[in-house]
Amino acid sequence: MPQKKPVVVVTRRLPDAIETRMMELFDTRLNHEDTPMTQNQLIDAVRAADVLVPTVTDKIDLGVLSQANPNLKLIASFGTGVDHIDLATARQRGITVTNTPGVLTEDTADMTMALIMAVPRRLTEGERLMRSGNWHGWSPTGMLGHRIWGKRLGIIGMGRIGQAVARRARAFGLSIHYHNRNRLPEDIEHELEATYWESLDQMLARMDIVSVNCPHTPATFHLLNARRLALLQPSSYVVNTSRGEVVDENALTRMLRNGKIAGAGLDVFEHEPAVNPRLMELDNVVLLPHMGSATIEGRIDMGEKVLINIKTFIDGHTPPDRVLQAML
Ligand code: 8YV
Repeated sequence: MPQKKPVVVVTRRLPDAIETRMMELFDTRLNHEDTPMTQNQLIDAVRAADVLVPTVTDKIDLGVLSQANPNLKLIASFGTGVDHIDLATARQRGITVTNTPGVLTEDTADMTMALIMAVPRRLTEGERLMRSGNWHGWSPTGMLGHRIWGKRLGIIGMGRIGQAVARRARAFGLSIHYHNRNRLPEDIEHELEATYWESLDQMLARMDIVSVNCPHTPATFHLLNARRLALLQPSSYVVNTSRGEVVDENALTRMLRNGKIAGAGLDVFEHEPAVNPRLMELDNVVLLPHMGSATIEGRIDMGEKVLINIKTFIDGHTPPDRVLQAML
């Protein structure tokens, strides 16, 4: 007798090639409308699914997991961050969680670098000026920004993405500083010419640009709170391509409005898709719609990882990207 295919519920639209393969391999339920699911729709999903494929827009909390049918044994998340999933409850209920690490490192590092360039060099301001029809030609003092070369970059979180940012930033003449839970092995520090700061506070006070590249965990929630943001120099810039929750968005907004820091480049927000409306009013802020990893290649690679994670799990093996709670 042929084995019954597992029911896989996918919460958002994925690239066509991935959805097609998913349909071939499993009894797959797709979300053709691509509208983010409500908590009630998520509850319906976990009641039906053997495997759930959520994304960052789904809050898989206790309220959802407590309604899951006993056959739900795998949450194969489409994305690297797992802060939208209550890992402790998943583990208690014997549900394995996987993610898609590694395949969006370079794309996210590119976008981080783009923001590091865009804010001090006033890229989007210049673009807005062109489109406004108010550009009256070059002038010696027109659109002056600040030089990147020779400045100090402080990277918070020196994992895969942080290191990929460091490699790029060195080529732009930035000196690399970092704060991380653990110091990097000496050979990597040497290769990146990176200076380790055990004290985040001390590092912040001395940087020209600070880039947030750590995951959002209970330990990193509001890591950049009002007190720490106040340590930054008024000439400094903050870039965040990780998770909005790592930075106190209201405190950051206040500091930007009061000229206590020079600018910010933000791809992520504390209450996505909501953005503090006061940020929108500021010229020295570049805002992006959580698109750090948004490349076609990256999305396909992520989807392939999801497929492999599901397939190995269904076949009775440990999926390659199992998220270990102890790592958080
Ligand atoms: C993804 C991300 O696009 O993978 C992550 O952690 O933040 C994004 O780049 C998104 O999470 C997909 O679910």
